[in-house]
Amino acid sequence: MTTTHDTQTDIQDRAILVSLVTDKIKRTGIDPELSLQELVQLAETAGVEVLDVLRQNKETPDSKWFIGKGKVEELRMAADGFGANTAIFDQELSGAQVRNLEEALDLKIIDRTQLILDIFAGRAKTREGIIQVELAQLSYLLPRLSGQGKNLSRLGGGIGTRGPGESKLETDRRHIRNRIDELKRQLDEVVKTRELHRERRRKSGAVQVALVGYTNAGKSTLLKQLTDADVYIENQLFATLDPTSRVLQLPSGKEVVLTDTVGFIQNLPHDLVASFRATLEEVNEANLVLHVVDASSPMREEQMEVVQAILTDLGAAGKPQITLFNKSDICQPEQLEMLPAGPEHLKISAFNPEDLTLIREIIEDSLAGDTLTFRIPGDRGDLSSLLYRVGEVLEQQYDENDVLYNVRLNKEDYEKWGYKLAEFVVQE
Ligand SMILES: Nc1nc2c(ncn2[C@@H]2O[C@H](COP(=O)(O)OP(=O)(O)OP(=O)(O)O)[C@@H](O)[C@H]2O)c(=O)[nH]1
Ligand SMILES: [Mg+2]
Repeated sequence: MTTTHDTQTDIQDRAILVSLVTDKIKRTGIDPELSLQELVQLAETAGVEVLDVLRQNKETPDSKWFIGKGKVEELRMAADGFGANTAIFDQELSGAQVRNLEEALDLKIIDRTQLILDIFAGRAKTREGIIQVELAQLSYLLPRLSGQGKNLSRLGGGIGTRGPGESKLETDRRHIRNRIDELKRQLDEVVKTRELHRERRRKSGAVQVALVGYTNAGKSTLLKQLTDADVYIENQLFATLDPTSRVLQLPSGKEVVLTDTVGFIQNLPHDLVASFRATLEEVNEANLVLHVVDASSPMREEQMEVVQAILTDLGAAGKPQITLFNKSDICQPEQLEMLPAGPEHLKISAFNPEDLTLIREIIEDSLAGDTLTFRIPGDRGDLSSLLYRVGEVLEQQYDENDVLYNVRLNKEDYEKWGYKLAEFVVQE
């Protein structure tokens, strides 16, 4: 694996990972071991060297230390033994717990949320992305602020200190609140510009298809393979942050706009979702959603659920959706057998040209909808214009006082507006 991390700092983070499994976590049904595996990937993506992993089962977290006192000692010994300078927790800690642990252990204490925010900070390239990440980081930081300045300046660079910059982290709450207000104002402007773009796209009638899915599923690879787009692809989490759109040509020659989006992950930090709403809502503009799944992942089912939950949250769950079970080239035969079949579920590999053709065909079919004939009375101009709105009129013929229209319907528009037309359908 390449270890390019574009914001790598001089200080190498050497970390012990810690996972506390409480009764509450058990009830969520999330497998803590798989979550921990993902934390290892997240840490590596952030350029951290993972030295050891500690686990504890406990009914509830300790209010002072998060983990039990004995485990704190174990962590100290592991850190000394391995020469670690950081501990990364798989669950979210309170500000007080971070401070207590930092003081007692002389280690930098990071939690999953902070690690994800840090990766995002290293990735943000566009103005919108940079504003959104800083906003999320400051919203996370604000309630945890008091007394942290000392430790952060002592510990210097590395993860958890990237992004807004140390000097800002050390300033007082009021300063941060002002900065948050300022960022929100800037974001509002960006959102307005984005809305104007959307409006223009909508008016131009461009059909939009969105690639969504869990991080590392292969969305950017598919965008690249399907459109020759020059996008960043890496075997690491959150390679893509800002949405990229490219024109995709369908077999009929018709063109649609294909958009690659930020990957989802379980326990996506709340502040991040809130800040990235404007970006994520691009999905709502799509006529069709392609849900890309890493079919080879042992966490496939969980990952698919996370994606559906986030789509529901964004109000995009009702969109026409096709599931692309990607990476079939590296799946075990048993893994492939278990997958659902049918036109809405394809087993593919982004590297197989035949599969790419199949994807183009499926997109075309799915967008095309059915072709129906309508008999509209000559004096119902309102219905004729409605027909033009819900599909493409292929043919029209006059028959006494009526007009016969042969229309290829746009599924989504027809479902939304077409109810008035139902009684005029000519049964064949
Ligand atoms: N074997 C195999 N690897 C694939 C396939 N598609 C993508 N990959 C690999 O999976 C890794 C992640 O691919 P990306 O396209 O960056 O994934 P992404 O969904 O855009 O990820 P994020 O931007 O991080 O959300 C890369 O190493 C790709 O080369 C595939 O069909 N088969
Ligand atoms: Mg990507």
